[in-house]
Amino acid sequence: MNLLWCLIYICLIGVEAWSDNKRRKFSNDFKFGVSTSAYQVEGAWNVDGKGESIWDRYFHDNPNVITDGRNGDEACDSYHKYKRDVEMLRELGVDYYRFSISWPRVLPSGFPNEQNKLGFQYYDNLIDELLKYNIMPMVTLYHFDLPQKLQDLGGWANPHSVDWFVDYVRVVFDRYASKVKHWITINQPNSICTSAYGETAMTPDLNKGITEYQCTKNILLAHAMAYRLYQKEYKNKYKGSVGISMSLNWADPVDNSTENVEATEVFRGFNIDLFLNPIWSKNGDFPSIVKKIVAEKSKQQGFSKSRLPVLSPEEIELLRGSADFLGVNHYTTDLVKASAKYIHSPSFENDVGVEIVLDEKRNQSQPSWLRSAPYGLYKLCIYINQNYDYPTIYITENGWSTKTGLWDRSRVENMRLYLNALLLAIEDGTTVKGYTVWSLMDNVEWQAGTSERFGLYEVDFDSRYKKRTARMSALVYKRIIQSRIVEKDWEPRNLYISSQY
Ligand code: GBH
Repeated sequence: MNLLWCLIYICLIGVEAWSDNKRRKFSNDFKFGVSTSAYQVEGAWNVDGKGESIWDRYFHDNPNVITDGRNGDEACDSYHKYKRDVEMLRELGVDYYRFSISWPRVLPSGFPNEQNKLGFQYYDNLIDELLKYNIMPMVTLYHFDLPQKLQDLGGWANPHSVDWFVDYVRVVFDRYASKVKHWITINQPNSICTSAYGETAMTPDLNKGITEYQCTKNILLAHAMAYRLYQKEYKNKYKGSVGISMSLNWADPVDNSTENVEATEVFRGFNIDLFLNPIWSKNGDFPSIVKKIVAEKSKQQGFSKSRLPVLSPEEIELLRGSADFLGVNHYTTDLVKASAKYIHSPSFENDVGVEIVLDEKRNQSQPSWLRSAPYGLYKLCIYINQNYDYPTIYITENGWSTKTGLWDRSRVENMRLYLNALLLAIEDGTTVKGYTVWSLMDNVEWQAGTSERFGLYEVDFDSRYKKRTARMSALVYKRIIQSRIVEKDWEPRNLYISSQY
């Protein structure tokens, strides 16, 4: 009898070991990183010759739009605290740091005739500090903070913005191509055009309804020209890669009614394919569903031609294949309902014609738009693979917001669930090279100020030194990076309180 129990016991150990081996793991060459953006962390908004950005102007003129009144004038003061930032990256053990360069900090007028030495010095220092510790810099060239002087000329609605961007990018490539091997041209052009030039959730809040597709065309061309510039003049020598990050949440119909299923297809057309199709599809160009809808509506609205500009055959070619990787910024899954409740006409929203319904059953973070729905990341990956033939992907943003507090269990849980969904997507054929948490630390969350905290590190914005302290999620992420597996319930016993400056 004893022998039998013994045998059963041995078998159980065997099964456990076997299932352990089956445990999903991130491969050794998979990279982990964290992300921030210039306006949200640097502060020093008018220090050392930095020019004014559209967010400086917007928040100074409209302090009331910020939930808690805290704008980016000081933010995390990373302009002065970059050594501490790199120390945190070392604590986490990340492979790379995704940050952005502030265009008005280095070219205060927006144009390359005036180059701000001290502004460049900051990025020299940051990049050198990263390289010193073997942390790869992944540089976003543009994360929402246009020089105000260029906005005064129409910003991305002006076709000259393509040249302005390329001129700026050339200066940056010249200076950093030898050190930076991972480039992202533009962060979320789809948010920029549809929010800032369409709805009102972002500055500059221009000519609602008329300019969002002009912005779309110009910003995509600006990206493609920057990509081609790198290919032509830097790629052979420096062997880096250049991609673009899109805001890519998943969308499902709120129920199975034909109306809502169709509305969801339209929604995906405008929010995903409008920006992916020109770069990743075989034939290029804007997706036909979007062309059709905008043309029809424009006609009804009295326009002589579609508000969606035409891409010439040369522009289609320029855009097609103009990225080494797709940066996916993914936070949640929207539930879509067909709706005639339009805010105004003409507008992007009116063209799409849907309403987003919140799923009350899902876990909610601070802002109402952010609900945990990890399966959506899996579905998005499969959708991208099927429609765009398995592009190389970096998840360039994924994250969760909380109130202040170091024991951020909801962030840990959300991160684990999304990483598990990513492992499944990889197992099913998605080419994902890296995963990036938004964000390294709490920062200025645009209009939400510091009322929403996305950081693995908490920032005490009232303290003189903008003290950063590791949250529970920082330690869990560190352990995931080390072990390359996602444990179900490991918790640190104590929070390691890192240095106090
Ligand atoms: C990212 O965008 C940004 O790249 C990053 O800078 C930011 O810190 C991060 O999100 C966290 O918010 O307030 O209901 O109008 C993600 C896509 C699009 C999500 C705009 C928030 C506003 C929703 N974002 N959206 S609402």
